[in-house]
Amino acid sequence: MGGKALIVIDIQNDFCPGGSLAVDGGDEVVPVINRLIGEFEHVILTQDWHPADHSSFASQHPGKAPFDDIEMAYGPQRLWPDHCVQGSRGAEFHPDLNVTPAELIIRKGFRRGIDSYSAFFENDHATPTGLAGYLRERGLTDLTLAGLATDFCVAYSAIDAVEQGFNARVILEGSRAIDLAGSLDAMTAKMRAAGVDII
Ligand code: VGL
Ligand code: ZN
Repeated sequence: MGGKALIVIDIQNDFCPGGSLAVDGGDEVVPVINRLIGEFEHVILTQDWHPADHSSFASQHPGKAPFDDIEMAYGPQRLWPDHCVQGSRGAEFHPDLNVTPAELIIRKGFRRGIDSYSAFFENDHATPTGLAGYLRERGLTDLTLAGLATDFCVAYSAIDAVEQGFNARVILEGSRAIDLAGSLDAMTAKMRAAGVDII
């Protein structure tokens, strides 16, 4: 068996109450994740990190509203309120998150024309973030994931992890969902079908 790593997904102000894309109870996961961070030798954080004119923002598409769906060159894309803009307070990690032990911060969604839910690939499913290479080179094979949001970035990351040959488990107590139109149930089923352990 290889090494274990904790991957903490997007614990940023904009996904917590008061943020522009707040997930219900998003801040409640911070103490849970801090406890997990204390238990792992290898901790990796992801950070949603969009330019102000990012193409996933409804504000960039006249006539469209947040949570509408559009077709991008790489496939369907949900539109969001402006969130996690590079350098903004909303993009910062939650102030109580214990970021000190993290050995790597993966930023994603920084190309204007393409969104990225997964910690491994952008939404074209072809542009890698470099995380798989990092983990392989360091012999980290058993991944525990938690964070925001369960049904978007956590789920896409966990499914890609398994597809990339890693073992992946998701800690629900350390995750909260956006849950648009049943997306939590749908993505939980997809994770299970892909071979992700859900705890
Ligand atoms: C996320 C929507 C847009 C997430 C990021 O972290 O789940 N969701 N950007
Ligand atoms: Zn985003």
